[in-house]
Amino acid sequence: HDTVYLADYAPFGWTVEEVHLTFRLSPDATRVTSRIRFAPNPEGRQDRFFLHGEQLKLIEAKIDGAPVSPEVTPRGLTCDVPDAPFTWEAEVEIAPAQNFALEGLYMSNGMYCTQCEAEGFRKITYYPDRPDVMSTFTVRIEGDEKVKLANGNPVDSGAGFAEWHDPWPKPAYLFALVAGDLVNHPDSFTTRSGKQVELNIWVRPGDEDKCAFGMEALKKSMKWDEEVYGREYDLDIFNIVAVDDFNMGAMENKGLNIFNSSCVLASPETSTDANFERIEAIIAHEYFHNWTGNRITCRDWFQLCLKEGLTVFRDAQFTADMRSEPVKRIGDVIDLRARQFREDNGPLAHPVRPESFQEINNFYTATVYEKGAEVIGMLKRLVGDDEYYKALDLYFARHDGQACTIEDWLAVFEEATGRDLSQFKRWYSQAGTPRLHVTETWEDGTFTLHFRQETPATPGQPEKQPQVLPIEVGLIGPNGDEVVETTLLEMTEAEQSFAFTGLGARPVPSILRGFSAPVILQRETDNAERAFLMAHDTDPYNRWEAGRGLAKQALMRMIAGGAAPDEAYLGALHTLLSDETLDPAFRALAMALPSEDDLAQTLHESSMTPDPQRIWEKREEMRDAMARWMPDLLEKLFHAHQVPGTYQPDAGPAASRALANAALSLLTRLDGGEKARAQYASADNMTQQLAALSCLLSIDAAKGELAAFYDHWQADRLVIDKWFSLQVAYAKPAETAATAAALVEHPDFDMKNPNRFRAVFGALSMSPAGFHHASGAGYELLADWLLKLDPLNPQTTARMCAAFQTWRRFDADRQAMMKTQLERIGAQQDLSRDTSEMVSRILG
Ligand code: DPP
Ligand code: ZN
Repeated sequence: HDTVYLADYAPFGWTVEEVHLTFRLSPDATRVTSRIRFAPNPEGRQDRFFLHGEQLKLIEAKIDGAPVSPEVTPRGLTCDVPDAPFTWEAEVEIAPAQNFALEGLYMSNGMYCTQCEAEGFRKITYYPDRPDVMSTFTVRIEGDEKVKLANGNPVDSGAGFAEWHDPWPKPAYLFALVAGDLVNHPDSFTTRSGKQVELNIWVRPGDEDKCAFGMEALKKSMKWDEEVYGREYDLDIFNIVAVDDFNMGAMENKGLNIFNSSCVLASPETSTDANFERIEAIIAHEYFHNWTGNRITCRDWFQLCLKEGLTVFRDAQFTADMRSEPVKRIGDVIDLRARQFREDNGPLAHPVRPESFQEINNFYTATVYEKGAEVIGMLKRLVGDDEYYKALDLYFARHDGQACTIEDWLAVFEEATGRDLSQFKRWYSQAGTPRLHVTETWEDGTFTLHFRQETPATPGQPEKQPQVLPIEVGLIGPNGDEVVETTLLEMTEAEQSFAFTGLGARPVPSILRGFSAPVILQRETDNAERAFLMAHDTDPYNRWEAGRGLAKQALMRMIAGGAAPDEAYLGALHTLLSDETLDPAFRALAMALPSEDDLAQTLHESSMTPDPQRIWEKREEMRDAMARWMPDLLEKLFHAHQVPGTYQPDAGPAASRALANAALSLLTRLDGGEKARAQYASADNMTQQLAALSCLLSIDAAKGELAAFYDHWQADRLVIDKWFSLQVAYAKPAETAATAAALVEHPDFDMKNPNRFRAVFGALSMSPAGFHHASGAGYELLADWLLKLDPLNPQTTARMCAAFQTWRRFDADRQAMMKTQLERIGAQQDLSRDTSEMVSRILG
């Protein structure tokens, strides 16, 4: 397979002035005719006129009305064209009902829908399918479906047809079409300049009652983007469609966002608090793309972080504003460490702006998205809020309507702030997580922090240069009072010291407040200091981090040294959980132990070989100890945080439920599931029901409830996904693979539906002790199914190969077993480009 390089970028040799498309819909033989106005591009002369096109049956092609015979290959076509503006016309046939890759035009539960990012439009018609080619689109849809939607504004409709026009030039990846017998949840929004916008969420009949929450989230997002970024919506209508079969979470197509139904449909009976929060965030994310992604797009796919890093950062700001800022930050850091650090410290490590790829779908990663967002956050900390928004205003003013690069983005910041960002730019080019080592000295009232940074080698990047690290620090005096408020230290050298003078006593430092840079902090500390920070730090993030440090230390001693659960940790946790002034959501987070994967990463980092089974057992032992240490407090928390009245998904009641349910999961270890069973029986919402079911599963006492749950919910795909996933997630490690293997025999298992496939196999690969069980059964089962899925859906297959990315961390037996499975996948005949690239990168 060919590799594409950033360094090889060249503009397309033609510009596209306008695009007209007509779709005559039919499941097995949809006809797409295109009429496209091309003109030679003075900035990009090329000899050969090449249009992308894959899996298309070309019926006819014309230039300026005269038939032509292009040279067609599996990747596209070339054709002789005039050295002047011309009109290209083509008719192709495609088969949406046979499209299981879910890229291009496909069918999901009887409806037509599209997914074009990154390179799906080439499966719809011949086109220069690259983000720097932008044009207006006019689309006519012919078919009997009740509802026919495309981008932009509706211009005409009648019996059997609908026409749409999108006045904003856009790249083909933002094209969308939907047709089906859908129903809508309508609303409207008036922009701050008084423009009336029609809003709709379109769903299959029966799902109408699950749209209200998403609609409110959309209106909040529209308002927030006006207030915080000064961005208004720019069409007469904004449509969202829920689709059951979707490879990703959602897609920001201009004026016609398409969502995985799991990321938009919500009701108290079927969605958990976590689902509600995620839906609100994804609706915001896709809406925010209208400016950061659509109005200003990417020049090429290497610049993906330009829109994704920024948009993730924006949606995180939104969630922080709508809910709790510290809780959002802590959740994001947990996620970053779990997914991005794992990627950044293994064979799949790549820069936020990669320099080459074979299949761009493989680069929709935690690094591009989440580390990309961290980079924006660091930039904002470094320049300050005012300068940040000044730079953003300049970005929108200067680049509206353009396809841009990271260089354009940084140039705007340099100009708006007068800063030189050439060293900062390394965050975009250097892969790997920097290690930040800290030591301290104290002399004559001066406290000095000595920092040293180093980034380990990553594939293709043996040597690393120092990066710009914004390090937020506060100092706390021995009596617990803050003596130096949060101060931003800007580290640029490999080694650098910062002194604080005029102090009366040696302070305790609170370093990397708010997790101000995505680094691994390495500092000698002890539990007394951690407990001190847990009690006194004014920075909620570091307060949580101190507790996590205590828990981690205690678990590491149990795993590596056979120690008993640390009573100092249990005592400190008891104190924190008893503090009724603290947000219940914060306390629920504090009660969660570091994940199995987090512990495995840490052991590996300390040159020890993680034993997934032992890690699982020690975490279980610790949770037993927690339950036995504080039964009265847990009872109290459980009862005090029950939320009376009608279910509301807001942050306040959700936080109480999170704390009560965290207490319940420990109490279940003491009461044989009595309280959980009662909660299951009386629950009137999915959060309470699922929490109770999880508790019962964890003690292997959920047989009756599991059956009842299935009977009750079998008609609801999204709830049944939860039913599949929980059984795998809560199986004992020796039974995880067998549980998954049994579930795929269930009549409701459907490998063509990515949500269902992920419900089983995502849960398998995210259960470390089960997936890495010494039998190797987990590895083999996953490989079997990835091989089955690849011919149908390469994108989801490739993404799930990442389960094997940590293979070199483990003992020789496990390594050998994983390598065997990876090689078995790699050897498959006709393996997709997606999966083949992933397997070869993981094998290294
Ligand atoms: N661009 C989508 C998103 O991240 C993913 N295809 O919103
Ligand atoms: Zn996005």
